[in-house]
Amino acid sequence: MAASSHRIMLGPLVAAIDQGTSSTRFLVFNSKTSELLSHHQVEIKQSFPKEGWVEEDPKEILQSVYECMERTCEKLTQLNIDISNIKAIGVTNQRETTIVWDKETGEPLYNAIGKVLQVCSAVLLSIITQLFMWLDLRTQSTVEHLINKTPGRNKNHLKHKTGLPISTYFSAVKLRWLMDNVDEVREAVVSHRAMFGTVDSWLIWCLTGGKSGGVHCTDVTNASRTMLFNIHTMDWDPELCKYFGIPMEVLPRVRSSSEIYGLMKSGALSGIPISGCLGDQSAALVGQMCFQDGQAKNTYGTGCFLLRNTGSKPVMSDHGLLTTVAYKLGRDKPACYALEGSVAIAGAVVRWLQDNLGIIGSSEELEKLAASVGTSYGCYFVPAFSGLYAPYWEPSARGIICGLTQFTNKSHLAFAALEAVCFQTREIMDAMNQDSGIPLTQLQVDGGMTSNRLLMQLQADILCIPVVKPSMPETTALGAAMAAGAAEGVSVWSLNPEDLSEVTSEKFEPQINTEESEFRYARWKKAVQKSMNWETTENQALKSKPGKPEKCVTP
Ligand SMILES: *[C@@H]1O[C@H](CO)[C@@H](O)[C@H](O)[C@H]1NC(C)=O
Ligand SMILES: *[C@H]1O[C@H](CO)[C@@H](O)[C@H](O)[C@H]1NC(C)=O
Repeated sequence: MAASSHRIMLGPLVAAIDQGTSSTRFLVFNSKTSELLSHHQVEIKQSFPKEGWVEEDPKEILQSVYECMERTCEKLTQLNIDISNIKAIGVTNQRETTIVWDKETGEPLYNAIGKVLQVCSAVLLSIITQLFMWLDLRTQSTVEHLINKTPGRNKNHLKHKTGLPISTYFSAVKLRWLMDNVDEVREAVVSHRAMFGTVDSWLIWCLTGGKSGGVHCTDVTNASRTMLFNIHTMDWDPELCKYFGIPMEVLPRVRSSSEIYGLMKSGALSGIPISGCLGDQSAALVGQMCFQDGQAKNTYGTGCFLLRNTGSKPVMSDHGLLTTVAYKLGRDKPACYALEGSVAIAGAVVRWLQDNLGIIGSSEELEKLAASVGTSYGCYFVPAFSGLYAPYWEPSARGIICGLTQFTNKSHLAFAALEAVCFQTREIMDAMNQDSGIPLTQLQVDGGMTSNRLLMQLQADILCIPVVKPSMPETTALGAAMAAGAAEGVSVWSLNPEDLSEVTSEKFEPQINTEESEFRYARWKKAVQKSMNWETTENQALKSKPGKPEKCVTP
């Protein structure tokens, strides 16, 4: 039949489950070409039971995974592609969502406590933490309690082991909160029935059989974001578990990012190994093929996540960056570490211009407006809506637009907004260059905003290095699929640099000279200085903010 010759050309296929904040997706790749063959996406409901809280239903997440799998298999069949070519499944997810379930009933004990998308005064993503934009405020008092317990009330007390400051962002704090506040969770822990995990652990446990023999595991990249994991010994740390009062038996077994964890127990893909698991940012690093010390990628979404591979050594930052496990691609393979920095406001600034000021109708319009002038005309926009993050960590800062003249119009403002994204990325890159001692030579990029070509060109101009955008945008899912396909016992995807298929990409070279770039960057830094020390104390700021944002900041 005609279809069979098509099948031979395809080679083995590898799938990825990409479980994000607002949707679940299932994607199938050709392992020989990295080509995306088919996918399906299902939206996930988030509930906001109180201001500052966000919850998702773990069973809805699981159901959405099965639905995406079934639908994708149907689409493949319609394309005349035999689904028995699918040899492995990888998982990638938002990294810090926390789930606790009962291993006897298989029932979640509480909705997944997730990252908060604070939607304030219609649109503005309000970021109400000293540290990060995604967070669930209910754990704030738990954090304060924990920090008070450390010598010198130092939030970096555990950093030498975890690479992280104590923050509501990380799941140990959320688990502690659940044990303190949810009777079902406390009782299940006491009676040794509780299992804890991030979304990956929950999905892998369910998909490999759940209460009848499901595998309870996580990978090192996920584990490294719990604050219970020692990034040097690469295992759960008894002292850290004791510090948070978390019994080690509830924790999943820590595995590498690429090995067979278990087999699919039911559904269209029953019997297929689940053999890859990576937190989303790590998966993007792998999908961008940043396997060498010094390579880095930036993902442009609501905020930006910049990760830089630091090879086999964990580099502790003196500039407010996080040290994290990048990946460990096989049981016997060495761990690779990364420095991570995030830009709090990126796509969010476009939404702000659109929804709060109403001066643009869409992000495409923003690009057009900005391109029509090609300059901000000396206008600088520091979107420090809820303080400055890495490398400043200045909660008292607030957003400013400065350098206005009589000639400034909305086109210049649009340009300044795009430039702000680029300048913030430059600051993270500079911090990484200083911490690692080696300047970055090019930046890989992905994420929604990278379709803005003007932004990409500006980014190259402001970093003074080339910016490289792969033409296949699904780098996170690709990374998870690569890890799954490379696992021992699957071995359909070679990660040797010489075997990796050439990915087509677009390269943006700097088009302005270094002097001009440095001049603009220096002006930006001056603008940043002017944004500082606006709110005198954060608490006061939270209480006295005028207008609508007030109700958004009540924990
Ligand atoms: C803003 O001013 C520039 C000239 O400085 C002009 O070219 C541009 O069209 C103006 N934009 C708008 C939206 O008026
Ligand atoms: C671990 O990885 C999974 C997906 O691969 C992700 O969903 C989960 O959030 C990660 N956990 C942590 C703590 O990063």
